[in-house]
Amino acid sequence: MELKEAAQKLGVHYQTAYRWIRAGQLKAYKVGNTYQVTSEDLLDCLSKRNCPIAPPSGIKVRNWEHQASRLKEYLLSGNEAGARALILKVAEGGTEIIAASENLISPVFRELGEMWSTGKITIASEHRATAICERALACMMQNLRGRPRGIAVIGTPPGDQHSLPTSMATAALRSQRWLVHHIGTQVPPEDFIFIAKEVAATLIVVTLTHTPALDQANQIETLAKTQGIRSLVGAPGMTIRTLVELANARPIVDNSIAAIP
Ligand code: B12
Repeated sequence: MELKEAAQKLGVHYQTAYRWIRAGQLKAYKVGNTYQVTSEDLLDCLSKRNCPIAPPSGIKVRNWEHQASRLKEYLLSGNEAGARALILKVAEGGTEIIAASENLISPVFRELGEMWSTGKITIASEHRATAICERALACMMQNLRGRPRGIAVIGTPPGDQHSLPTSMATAALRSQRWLVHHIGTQVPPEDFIFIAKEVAATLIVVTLTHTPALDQANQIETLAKTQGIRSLVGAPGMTIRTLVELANARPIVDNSIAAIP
């Protein structure tokens, strides 16, 4: 591709990309008066830089199972650059985050969960894999221009330490033009509501992976209702696609009842 296109995909000005070539940070070939950059070199540059802003050119995934097994290998060997480049590539830099979550990240983590529960991998390997995926997802979280669909607050209730689903939900909703406040794990119900009111949230998303925390999730839902804020509570087995569909759909019940002062 031409340097102009590469710069666009890197999310930088043409002159910046040119400077990177001069500095040896981006590989390019001079053809006549122009510079050409290959997709591989673009990805290499993206994975070396901390947080790419714009999408690299995507690939059409024919065999998700094959890609999932590659991701598993990268995660188990701690090959962060490989895992990140693969996730960014199949997720088309963030635009296909839903497909990447469902077909790539979730199946791999289900497998890692099995390996962990049967003692085939240690908790250290699991933590490393989770951290690698969270950083890859962070690289895809672009702030899309234009009017947001709404303002969402995403987190887990007290008792649920699983953070990756909150990151996936955040990346997915941001890719759908939601303005998301990602508040992480184990947030007390009152604080969930406090921040939701503070940022004038129109939606609260409670991710639930550890089912004993359901009571706390229900409390958040109840409190949200009293404040007239729509809420969605996840459950193991529910998908990111369902979340996006529910979030983007108009609320079936209008719960915009008078807020308690
Ligand atoms: C990583 C991990 C951990 C890490 C978490 C680290 C971290 N920083 O996140 C740690 C080590 C802390 C951990 C702890 C535990 N874990 Co754990 N963990 C996992 C693992 C391997 C991955 C979790 C994950 O990130 N999943 C992400 C994806 C893969 O899950 P998903 O369901 O597809 O997520 C989707 C939905 O949540 C959806 N979604 C999100 N939000 C919303 C909202 C709405 C409205 C909708 C519709 C959808 C939606 O989008 C997500 C992405 O597609 C899973 C394995 C698994 N099958 O998931 C076990 C797993 C969830 N853990 C399990 C267990 C048992 C535990 C512990 C109880 C172990 C223990 N004895 O201490 C503790 C509980 C801790 C707690 N109180 O929360 C079990 C749960 C079994 C069960 N049926 O409840 C699993 C399934 C492993 C297993 N096979 O046994 N865990």
